[in-house]
Amino acid sequence: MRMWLMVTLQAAWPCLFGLAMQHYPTTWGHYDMCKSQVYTDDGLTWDYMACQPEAADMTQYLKVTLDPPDITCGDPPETYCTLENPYMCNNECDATTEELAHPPELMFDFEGRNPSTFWQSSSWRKYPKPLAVNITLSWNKTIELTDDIVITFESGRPEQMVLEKSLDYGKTWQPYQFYATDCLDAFTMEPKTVQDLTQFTLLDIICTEDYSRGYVWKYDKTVRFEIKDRFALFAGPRLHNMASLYGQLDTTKNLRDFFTLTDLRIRLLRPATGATMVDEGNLSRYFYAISDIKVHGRCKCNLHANSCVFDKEKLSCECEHNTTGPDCGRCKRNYQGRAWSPGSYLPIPKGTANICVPNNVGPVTRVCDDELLRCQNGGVCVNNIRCQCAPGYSGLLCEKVRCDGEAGCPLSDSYQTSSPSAGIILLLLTLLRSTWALAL
Ligand SMILES: *[C@@H]1O[C@H](CO)[C@@H](O)[C@H](O)[C@H]1NC(C)=O
Ligand SMILES: *[C@@H]1O[C@H](CO)[C@@H](O)[C@H](O)[C@H]1NC(C)=O
Ligand SMILES: *[C@@H]1O[C@H](CO)[C@@H](O)[C@H](O)[C@H]1NC(C)=O
Ligand SMILES: *[C@@H]1O[C@H](CO)[C@@H](O)[C@H](O)[C@H]1NC(C)=O
Ligand SMILES: [Ca+2]
Repeated sequence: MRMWLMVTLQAAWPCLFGLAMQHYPTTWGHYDMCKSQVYTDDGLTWDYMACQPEAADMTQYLKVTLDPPDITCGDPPETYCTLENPYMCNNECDATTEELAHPPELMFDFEGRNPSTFWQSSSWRKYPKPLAVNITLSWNKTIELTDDIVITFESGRPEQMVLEKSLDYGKTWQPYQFYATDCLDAFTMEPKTVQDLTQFTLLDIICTEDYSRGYVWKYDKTVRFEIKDRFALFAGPRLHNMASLYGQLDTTKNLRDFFTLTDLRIRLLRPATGATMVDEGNLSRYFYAISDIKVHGRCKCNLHANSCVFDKEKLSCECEHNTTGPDCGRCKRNYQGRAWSPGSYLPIPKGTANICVPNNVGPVTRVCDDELLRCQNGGVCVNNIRCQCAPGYSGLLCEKVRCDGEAGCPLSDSYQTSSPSAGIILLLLTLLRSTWALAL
């Protein structure tokens, strides 16, 4: 008798748990699913988890604005000389001729072409008045950066530049990073590099000289804002410990906000001159030209959506968990049974969905909690709306032993072949119950 029971138990348990497990995502920790169907004692139900859209090339979805608006070269047509050699003046810009025009779109087209395509400003004709240009990239949607911002210059890299960001659709701006050949002189800031940052100073805004010096290094044309190096302060040098980063992002709002934005602004303040003196006799040598800008990120959906669509020129999250709004930032109508809150990356790997629950649930119809309305017999309270019962139990609070009523037992199918006797099933369930009681 005892032997027989053991065998049946071994057969039944993996079956029960196997069913539940096979519906969990196989890619743990990617937060790519918002919900999955699971079998519980109450039949097929949904299990909700934190989810986010995949990271993507965000330059496909932005609007670019230049200030001053007429700063692009070619109207009227101009001839440019190279910085390296003032006698080489064969770069022509003419806005009315497609082959000779350099409009802003060419900063975002597919690169890898030879020669590269680029936007170009008009030259520094009004020297010594500064040649200042703002390039503003707007998404009209909150996004989260996932990789370095990389700006590739066709001309020499600027001697002074600021990268700024906005979190409120361009109403207010904060600097992200300052760039200069001489940080003290340009911004009265000590020069630093991203390697000087620690976990405690990660949010500091620094001025770096790493990307401005030396137009002689003509292959070194990029200016970066280093996201990965900052992530690495928490996730380790090869980002192998993303769990640690996600944990930090979850608990530190400032850190999360640091990588979040709606707009970026590149403020070009002084072009490359390649020397200490500006050659006033030939100002056609000085201008800005950018061939490519990379911005990699994902829509911010507060961990309530795993996809984000671009429709009618606008990005928006496809909200789940009964949330709504462009960032899934509030509960749907009739689902305001408790305050909205973002999903959470914790616990790793599935996180917590924090779904919105129906109205009129109120305090009265709150089914379970961790204090007074505890789920019994090993049941787990899910979002205060239901108890997920341990095998062998049912009822609102898992207070009922399954199969002891008239309702019949859905488990019985799996026992039927080995045991036609209802008496033995009852015995088995009693044993199951005591095992659970022991386990808890
Ligand atoms: C710049 O110098 C070159 C070579 O002397 C000359 O051809 C060109 O016209 C000059 N440009 C200006 C604006 O003086
Ligand atoms: C560029 O943006 C800054 C603020 O971010 C503003 O002060 C400035 O007037 C703008 N325009 C130019 C041409 O710099
Ligand atoms: C930004 O998106 C909102 C909807 O979320 C829309 O009403 C508004 O017109 C958009 N603004 C721009 C400048 O596209
Ligand atoms: C929203 O609530 C309804 C009713 O409870 C439910 O059927 C639906 O699956 C919920 N949607 C999500 C995405 O959770
Ligand atoms: Ca290009």
